[in-house]
Order: sequence, then structure tokens, then C-alpha cells
Amino acid sequence: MEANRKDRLPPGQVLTGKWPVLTYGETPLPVLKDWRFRLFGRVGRERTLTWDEFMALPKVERTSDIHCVTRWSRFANRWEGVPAKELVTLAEPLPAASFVMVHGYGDYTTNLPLEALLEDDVLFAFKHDGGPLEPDHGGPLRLVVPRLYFWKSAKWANGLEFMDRDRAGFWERNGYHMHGDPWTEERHSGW
Ligand SMILES: Nc1nc2c(c(=O)[nH]1)N[C@H]1C(S)=C(S)[C@@H](COP(=O)(O)O)O[C@H]1N2
Ligand SMILES: [Mo]
Repeated sequence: MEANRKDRLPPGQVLTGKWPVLTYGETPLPVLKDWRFRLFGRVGRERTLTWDEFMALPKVERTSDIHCVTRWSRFANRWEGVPAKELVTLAEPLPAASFVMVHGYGDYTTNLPLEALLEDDVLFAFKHDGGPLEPDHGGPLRLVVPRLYFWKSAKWANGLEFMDRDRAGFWERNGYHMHGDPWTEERHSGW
């Protein structure tokens, strides 16, 4: 168990059983009737999905660990949602598209390499540990990217912008790393 725990905990992280809320600003409360999810940028097909259209996409369950750059980790979170690769397929990205800006209500943004979205454990989640995803944790819908620090997992997700080059999102503009791998401690850029 101890060995397992050590293999599972990235360097510099501390395990917690709690689930802290980390939001910059207020918790947005999108009304489902008005909720929209946009696929845009370097795509063959710009489109906007309603909540019902999004919920009609294939769903999966995945269990994964959270690693926050503020040094807490939380093991074995059970997520239910739509695989991110379903959205990429719908968007039909142009060959030039190699990065994605994830957008969230409240004007949050975070950048990812397009390949990172195609991993099997990456999903847009609406349930956590069997219950609805709470508003403070990004409900009705958040991105979950388990292999990167948790700031990449945009809460209140409402769009994917496909880009032909990497651009910094909100925290990345404020000093966080462009990539954010917890195993190599890509915490900050250049300091
Ligand atoms: N829209 C939005 N998404 C966000 C944030 C935010 O402020 N706004 N904070 C990020 C950061 S820094 C972290 S650590 C996690 C925190 O998620 P939690 O509050 O569910 O623990 O959400 C990320 N996603
Ligand atoms: Mo964070």
C-alpha cells in the first residue's frame, strides 16, 4: 500500500481525502436552458451544442487521480461524462490544429496540446463519485485531464477553440507552465 501510494503520488504532492474548491472569482451558475458549448477556431465545422445535444453524446466512466499545483492530490475520483475525443471528432479539426484553448463560463481559459484531449481518460464530466457535479466544482460540466495539473481541468466548460499554435490561457499568462505535467513538476514557467 505504501509503495503503491508512493508510485501514485507525484513529487512534491501531499495526499488529501478532502476536495478543496479552487476558483478564481465567482462560481458561475449557467442555466441549462441557455447553456451552450462551442467548437470553433481551426475546424472544418464550427458548431454550437445545447445541453440536450451534449448529453446525447456517448458517455463513459473513468476513475482517476487529481494533482493540484498547490500541492494537494486526491486519489480515485470517479467521473462520468463525455470523452473529449467525441468533441474533437465532431469539430473535424483542420490538419493545422495542434493546440486547443478550453473555455469556461466566467472567462476562464487554459491551453492544451490537441493530443492531450485524445487520451482515453480525458472527459467532460457531469458526475463525480456517483453524484451530480457540484456548482463549486464546475457543475454542470467540467473538463477532467488527469495527466496534467488540475488547473488544466476547466470548470464550467463551454467551448473548445482549435489553434495552429500554442497560446497561454489564464493561469499560463500568470506564470503557470504551458504544459503542466505533475510527474516532472512543470509548475511554473521560467521561475
Ligand atoms: N473555470 C474555471 N476552471 C478552473 C478554475 C477556475 O478558477 N475557473 N480553477 C482551476 C484550478 S487552479 C484548479 S486547481 C481546479 C480546482 O478544481 P476544484 O475547485 O473542483 O477542486 O479547477 C481549475 N479549473
Ligand atoms: Mo489550482
